[in-house]
Amino acid sequence: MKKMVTGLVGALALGAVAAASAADYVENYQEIVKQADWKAMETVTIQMDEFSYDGKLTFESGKAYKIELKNVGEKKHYFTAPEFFKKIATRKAQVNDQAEIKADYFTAIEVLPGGQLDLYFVAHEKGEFPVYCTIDDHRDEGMEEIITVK
Ligand SMILES: [Cu+2]
Repeated sequence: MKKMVTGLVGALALGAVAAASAADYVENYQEIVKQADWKAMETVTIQMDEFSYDGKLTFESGKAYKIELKNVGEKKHYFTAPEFFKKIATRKAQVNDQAEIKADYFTAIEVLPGGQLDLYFVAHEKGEFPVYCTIDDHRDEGMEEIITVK
């Protein structure tokens, strides 16, 4: 019986954490995206391969960016950065001239070998946020970096 109660408390605590983090994003992101100077947008290319992220990972708060996320490797790779994605104002994710996705925020983006995805956003909250690849042992092999917003 005691075990069951402990389990229930654990589940409730977990639920509270999930609820808090789900709401913990830049809720007025659409306003920030609208007001940003997109003519001054900076394009940043980040190349992913076995097993690294190669490119600029430092951004300035208030500035508009396009990240060109390119997989130049032979395996699939993820750009998993839930904390970073929550603290930026997301305009859209776009695949060439073929598709675009709008969302409050993303948690992870996978790019297939030879593929490219462009992320349009305004850097917002300052801080340091991890980015890593969740496929197999890629993170242990070195696919982990820190994104800085200053
Ligand atoms: Cu990977």
